[in-house]
Amino acid sequence: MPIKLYFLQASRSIRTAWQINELGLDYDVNFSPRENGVAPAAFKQQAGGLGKFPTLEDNGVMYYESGNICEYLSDVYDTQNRLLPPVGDPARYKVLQWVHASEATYLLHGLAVLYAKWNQKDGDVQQTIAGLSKNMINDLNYLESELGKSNGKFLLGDKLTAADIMMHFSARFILVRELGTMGKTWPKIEEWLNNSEATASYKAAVEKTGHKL
Ligand SMILES: N[C@@H](CCC(=O)N[C@@H](CS)C(=O)NCC(=O)O)C(=O)O
Repeated sequence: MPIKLYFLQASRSIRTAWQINELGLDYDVNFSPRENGVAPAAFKQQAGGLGKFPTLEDNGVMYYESGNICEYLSDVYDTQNRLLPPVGDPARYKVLQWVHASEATYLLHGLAVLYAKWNQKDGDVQQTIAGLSKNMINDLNYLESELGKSNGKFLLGDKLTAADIMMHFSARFILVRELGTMGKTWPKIEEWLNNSEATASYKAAVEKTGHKL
C-alpha cells in the first residue's frame, strides 16, 4: 500500500509532500480544505493523534510532527542520504539544526504574532506585535546571513536538503502573512524561496496536492 499523506490546505503538509516527491515515492493524498480557518473535526479524527497536519500513514503506522516525519522519510527512504547525512556526520546536525529551527524558532516566533492578532482583545495589539517582532526580525536576519554564506542556491550549498524542505514553509508563511516583519524585506531569503519553489519536486507536490497559501 502506498504512503498516505493527510494534507490540510495551506499548511505545513506541503513540506511532507515536497519531500515525498523529491524522494520519488508513490503516495496517496487525503486532502481537506480548511473550514473557518481550521481543520474539520472529522478530518482531525481520521488522522488521530492531536489532529494536526501533516500526518503520515505508512505500513499501517501513523506518524506525526512534520520534523519527525521528515526524519522518518529520510531514514527509511533516503538510502543515498541526499537530504539528510548519516548519523554521526557533522553535516547531519547542520541540516537538523534547520529542521528543528523551522518549528521551534521560526514558527514559534511567527505564530506568536498570528495568535496575538487573532486573540488579543484588550490593549494595543500593534504594541504587542512590535515587541514580538524583535525575535522575528532577528531570526530572519540570521537566515539572510546564513544564506549569504551558502555557496549554492540552497541553504547548505548547491543541493537541496531537508533544511530547505522544512525551512521553506516557515519562511514563506511568515513573509506572506507579514508576521512581525514590520515592512522589512530580505532579498536573499526571497531568492532562496523562489529557487526552492522552482524545483521540479516542489512543483509536482503543489500540483498533486493543490497546496495554496
Ligand atoms: N509542530 C507541528 C504543527 C502541526 C500543526 O499545528 N499543523 C496545523 C497546520 S500548519 C494544523 O494542523 N492545524 C489544524 C487545526 O488545528 O485545526 C508540525 O510540525 O507538524
